[in-house]
Amino acid sequence: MIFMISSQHTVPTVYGAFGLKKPNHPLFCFKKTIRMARSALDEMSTAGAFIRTPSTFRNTISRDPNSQFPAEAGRYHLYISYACPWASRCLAYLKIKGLDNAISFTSVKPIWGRTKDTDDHMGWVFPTSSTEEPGADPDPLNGAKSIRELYELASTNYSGKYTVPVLWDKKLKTVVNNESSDIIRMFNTEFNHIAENAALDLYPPHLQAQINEVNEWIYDGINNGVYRCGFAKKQEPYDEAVTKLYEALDRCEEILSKQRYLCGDTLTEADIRLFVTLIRFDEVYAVHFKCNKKLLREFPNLFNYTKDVFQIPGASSMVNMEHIKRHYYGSHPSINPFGIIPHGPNIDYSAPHDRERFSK
Ligand SMILES: N[C@@H](CCC(=O)N[C@@H](CS)C(=O)NCC(=O)O)C(=O)O
Repeated sequence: MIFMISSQHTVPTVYGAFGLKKPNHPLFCFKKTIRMARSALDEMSTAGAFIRTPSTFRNTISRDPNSQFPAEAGRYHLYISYACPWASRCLAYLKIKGLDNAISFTSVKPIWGRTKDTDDHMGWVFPTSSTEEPGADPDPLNGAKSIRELYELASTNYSGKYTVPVLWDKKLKTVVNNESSDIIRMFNTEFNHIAENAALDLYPPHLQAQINEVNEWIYDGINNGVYRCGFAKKQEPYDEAVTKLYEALDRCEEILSKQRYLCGDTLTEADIRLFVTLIRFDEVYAVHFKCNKKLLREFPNLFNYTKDVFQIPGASSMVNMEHIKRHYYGSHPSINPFGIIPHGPNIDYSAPHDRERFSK
């Protein structure tokens, strides 16, 4: 498949739907072809399929005090968006492993904004004050206006996407890593001398092969699969993605009809990775990404499992449904041009579930 970065989008006349002023905001000029450089909306194959590009900063924090990035309390900062499932994985680890006193974090605003006055790029931006947007805060370290600015501070010739999560080193003033699957592994093992819940191992040696195997098809079919449904620009790639998505969901439903978690009777990394997609499913993906063949709440095991994981101490604080809904419905004008946020379904994930039936 040929990979092509398309930087051109044509959008209809919509003024003010995203709190932006007419007439010159690039998102809302009638039939104006605009540049949306370097964002997920540009990652498109010639066949109209969404293809995610890999992360670029892949350094490792180590418990070895002599390493370039040693695990130290107070040294690292996690930039997230509560809306983003990949960033939420990392936040889940901070909360569940008890690392939120050792590693600080900041969330950006939920809706993408202009990241620079000199071009039209739309991306993650910080509020100007802590009261502007509940849950989001100004950048406490660098005073950056956008996540883009952090990437540009770390690398003057960076030309990739400006994604969250960003794991930032306060000492060397740089991005350590911007790949959530790496970050959660570091949080699991490298900070155990300072983690409040050090005994919890979400990637234990005896389950690693199984976790890796499960992660692969869940990433492909579900975590990334929902984006492949939502960002497809042609029927065929959408059909392919949605078929794969529901095959993978059926497979999870089957596994979870026999055991409490994906890899047995203990919570693992695979569950956190699946959970962040499931919690967004009925509220967002079913509508916004056209994943409506079956709702999460029509899968009895998956639905109760989502409640079960949500109720793990610390886990619910990574879920900010207000940010989640405002981001997706408000930041992708090519999918939802008027930015209307549906009212429903407002599921209560703290309601009772039936997963204790698997407890020994
Ligand atoms: N591989 C990355 C993916 C992160 C990612 O795609 N984040 C999205 C938000 S959900 C983002 O920041 N997108 C910004 C953009 O597309 O411009 C990870 O798992 O950490």
